[in-house]
Amino acid sequence: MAMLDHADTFIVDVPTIRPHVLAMATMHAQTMVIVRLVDADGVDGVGEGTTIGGLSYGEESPESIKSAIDTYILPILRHCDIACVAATMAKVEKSVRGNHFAKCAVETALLDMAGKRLGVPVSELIGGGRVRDSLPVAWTLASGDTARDIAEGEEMLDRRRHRIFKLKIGKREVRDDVAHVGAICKALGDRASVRVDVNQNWTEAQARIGMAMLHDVGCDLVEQPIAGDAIAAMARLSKGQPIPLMADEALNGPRSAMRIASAHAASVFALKIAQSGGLFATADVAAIGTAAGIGLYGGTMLEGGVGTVASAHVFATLPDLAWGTELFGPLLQTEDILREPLGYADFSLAVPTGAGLGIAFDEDKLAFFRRDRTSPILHAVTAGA
Ligand code: MUC
Ligand code: MG
Repeated sequence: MAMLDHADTFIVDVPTIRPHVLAMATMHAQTMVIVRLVDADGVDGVGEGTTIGGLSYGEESPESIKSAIDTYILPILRHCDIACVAATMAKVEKSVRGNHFAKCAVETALLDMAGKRLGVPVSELIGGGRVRDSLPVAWTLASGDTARDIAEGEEMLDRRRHRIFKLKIGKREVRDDVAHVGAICKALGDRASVRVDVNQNWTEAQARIGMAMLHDVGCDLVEQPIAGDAIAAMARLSKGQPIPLMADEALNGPRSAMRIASAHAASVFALKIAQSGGLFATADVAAIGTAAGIGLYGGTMLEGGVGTVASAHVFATLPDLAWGTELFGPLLQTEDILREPLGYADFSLAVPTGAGLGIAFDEDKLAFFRRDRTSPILHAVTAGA
C-alpha cells in the first residue's frame, strides 16, 4: 500500500542545439512538463509529458498538460493506493477523458515509484518484461538546409551515433522536398537508411506522386504523409505504393491501432508513449501491430531524458522492433537535465538497468530551466551555454 504524500508539476524550457524545422513549426527550444510524485514512505517517481511546437502538433499544450495533472488527475491519486499502477490509472481513466500526454506523465511517475519499491527496472513491469538492453536510434536531419543536413549526417556516421536518418518534409513543394531527400540519399548512399516524415502536410494526390518519387530516389519509409484521420486514404496509399507508409499522428492508443490495422492503412506503426496515453497503452498498440503483421518503430515526441527513458523501457520489451527507434530527444537540447546523461554509442541507446526508470535529475539544471524559477542561479549552465 502506498499513499501520495506530495507532488510537484512544472514546465521546463531548454533551447535546441539548432533550429529544428518541421512542417508545422520551427523549434528553437523544447518545453517539457515534469511531474514528481512522492509517497508517504518518501519513495519518489518522475514522469514527463512533452509535445512539439505548442499546439501546432497535437491537442494538448504544455500548459494544458500541467493543468490537467494538477486540477484533475492528482486529486484522484490522493484517494488511490498508488502502488497499484494499473488500478490507479483505471480510476483516472473513468474521470479524465483524452489528455493522453498528461496521463502518460503520471503513469510514468507511478511506474518509476513502483520499480523503485520492487527493485526492478520499469521495463520488467511492462508486457512480458525486458528482452533487450539497447535500442537502435535514428536522428532527424531538419536544419532546413540540404548541405547542412548532409554534413550533419556525415558527422553522425563518423561518430557512430546514428545511421538511420529521418528527414522532415512537407513544408515546400513536393518536387523540392524530393530533390532535398534525393540529394541526402545520394550523399549517404548505402551507409544509412533515409526516411521522411511529412507530418500530415500532403493531400492524397500529392502523397501519391510524392511517395512514388521518394521511392525512386532511395527513401525507405514515409511517415504520416496525409491527415491522421484520413484512414481510407491512408489505406489507398498503402496499397498502391511500393514504399511503406508509417502511421504516426493517426495513432492515439489501442482503438486507433485497431482501426488502422483493420483498414490496412499502414505497414509500420510509430509507437509513442504520450500519444498512446501511457506505457501500458503503448504496449497494447505494439501487440495489435504485431498481431496484424505491422512493423514496429519506437517514436518520440522529442522528449527530454525522462520521457525518452520511459519510452526506452517500453521499447525494450518488444522482441520485434524492425524499424528501430528515434529516441534522440535529449541530444537535440543544449543541456541535459539528467545527472548522468543517457548512453548513446554504436548507433544505439543503452536502456538503463537501475530500479524504476533508472535515472536522476541534475537538480541545479532543473532549477535553472524551470519556467517558474525564483532565483537566477547557475554556474553549471552559464559556463557552457
Ligand atoms: C514526429 O512527428 O514524429 C520525431 C522526431 C522529430 O524530429 O520530430 C518528431 C515528431
Ligand atoms: Mg512523425
